[in-house]
Amino acid sequence: MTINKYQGRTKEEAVEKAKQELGEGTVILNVKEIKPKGIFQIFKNTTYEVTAAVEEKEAFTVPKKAENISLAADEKIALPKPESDWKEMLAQARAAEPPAEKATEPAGNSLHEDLERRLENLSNMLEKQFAAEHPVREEIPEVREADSESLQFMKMLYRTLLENEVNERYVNQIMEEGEKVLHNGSSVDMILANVYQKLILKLGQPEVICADGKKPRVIFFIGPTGVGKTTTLAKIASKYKVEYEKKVAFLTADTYRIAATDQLRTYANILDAPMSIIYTVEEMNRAIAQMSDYDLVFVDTAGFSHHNDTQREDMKKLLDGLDEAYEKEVYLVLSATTKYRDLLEIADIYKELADYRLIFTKLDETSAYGNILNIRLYSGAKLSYMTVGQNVPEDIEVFDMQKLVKQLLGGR
Ligand SMILES: Nc1nc2c(ncn2[C@@H]2O[C@H](COP(=O)(O)OP(=O)(O)OP(=O)(O)O)[C@@H](O)[C@H]2O)c(=O)[nH]1
Ligand SMILES: [Mg+2]
Repeated sequence: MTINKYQGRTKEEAVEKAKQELGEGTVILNVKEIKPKGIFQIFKNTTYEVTAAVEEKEAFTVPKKAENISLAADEKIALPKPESDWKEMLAQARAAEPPAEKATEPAGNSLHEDLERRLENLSNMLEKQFAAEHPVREEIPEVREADSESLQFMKMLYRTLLENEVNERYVNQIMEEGEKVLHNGSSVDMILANVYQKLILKLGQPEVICADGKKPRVIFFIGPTGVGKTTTLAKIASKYKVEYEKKVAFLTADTYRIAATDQLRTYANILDAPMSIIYTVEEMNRAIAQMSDYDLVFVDTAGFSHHNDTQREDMKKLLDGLDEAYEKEVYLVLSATTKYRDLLEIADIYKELADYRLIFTKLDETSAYGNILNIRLYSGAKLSYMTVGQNVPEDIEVFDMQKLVKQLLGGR
C-alpha cells in the first residue's frame, strides 16, 4: 500500500492532486482542515490536507526490520516465528467464544470505551505516521508470549463488526487479511489502523452525480417500493438546483400509483422545474429531447417487488431504451433497514437491469451499518449518497467513508 499526503486550497484540489499522482483506485483515508496560525493568520486562507492511499497488486516483499515498523503501514512485520501461531490462536478464540450480546459481557464495555477512544485518536496517529521528519517507530520486543491484549482486541473488533451486522464472511476476510500482515506482538494501535485501512479501501471512494458533462444528463432512480426513491430524488435535485445552480427537470415513469405523480409534481413546483409523466420509452426520449437545455433530468420510477417479472421487464425496457445520445447514471435506492438476504436478492436482480451506484436510505432508523459494506462488496457497485431522515432537502449526505468505518468499528 502506498500512502501519501497532499495539500490544496480546497478539499477537492487536494483530492485531485492525490488522484493524479496515485492513479486509479486512490482512496482518501483522512481529510484535515489546516487553519492558518500566528499573527498574520487573517491574511492567510484555510488549506486542506488529505491523506490518500492506493493498494498495489499483491507482490512478494522482503519483510522490513522490526525496528522500522510504522503504526499504520500495511507492511509485513518480521518477527521471530511465535511459538503459538497467531491465526490458530484467533481461530481458537472464535470457536471458544461466539459473538455475545454487549449487555452480557461486562468486560466488553470497558473494551468498547477503549476502542472508541482509540478510534478518536486514529486520525492523529495516521497524521503522526506521515510526518516525514518524525516517523513514528514502535519498539517491538524480540519475542513475546501469547499477547493477550492484542488477541482480546482482535476478538473485540471481530465481535463489533458482527454486532454491526457486517456479514461473517467479510469479517473473516478482513481479519484474515489483517492476520497476514500482523503477527503476535503487533500493538493494539497497529491492529486498529490496519483494520481501519482495510475497511476504507474496501468501501472505496463515493461516486456522485456528474453535472458538468454533456447536457442533459439523465439520472434514474430505481429500487423496491417505499425505500425513498422519490424523496431522495427531490433532495438531490434540490441540492443541484439551489447549491450548484444547475438546471434540473423531472420525469416520472411511476404511473402505477395515482399519488406518485402528485408527489413528484409537488417537488417540481417547489423547485420551479418542469415535470413530465412518461408511459413509454418513446415518450421518455421525446420529453428529454425537449429538455436539451437542462443540465440534469431526474427520472423517478415505480417501486416494484423484485419478484414481479412484468414490472422488471418494463423497467429494463425503459433503462435500455434511453436514446444513446444521452449520458445516463442509474442509482439503486436501498433502505438500510432491509434484511441482508433480501438486499442480496435485490442487488442481483437489479444488476440484470443496469450498472448502478448505491444509495442507502433511512440510516436514521438503524444503528447497524454493516449492510452498507455487505452490499457494496457483494454487488461491487460504488456507494454514493445516504439519507438520514424525511426532511427534503437537508437529510442527505454523500457517503463519508471515514465516518462510516468509525461507526462500523464501534465509534460514534
Ligand atoms: N426515516 C426516514 N424516512 C425516509 C427516508 N427517506 C424517505 N423516507 C420516507 O419513506 C417513505 C417513502 O418514501 P418515498 O420517497 O415515497 O419512497 P419511494 O421509494 O418513492 O416509494 P414508491 O414510489 O412507492 O416505491 C416516506 O414516508 C418518506 O418520507 C429517510 O432517510 N429516513
Ligand atoms: Mg416514489
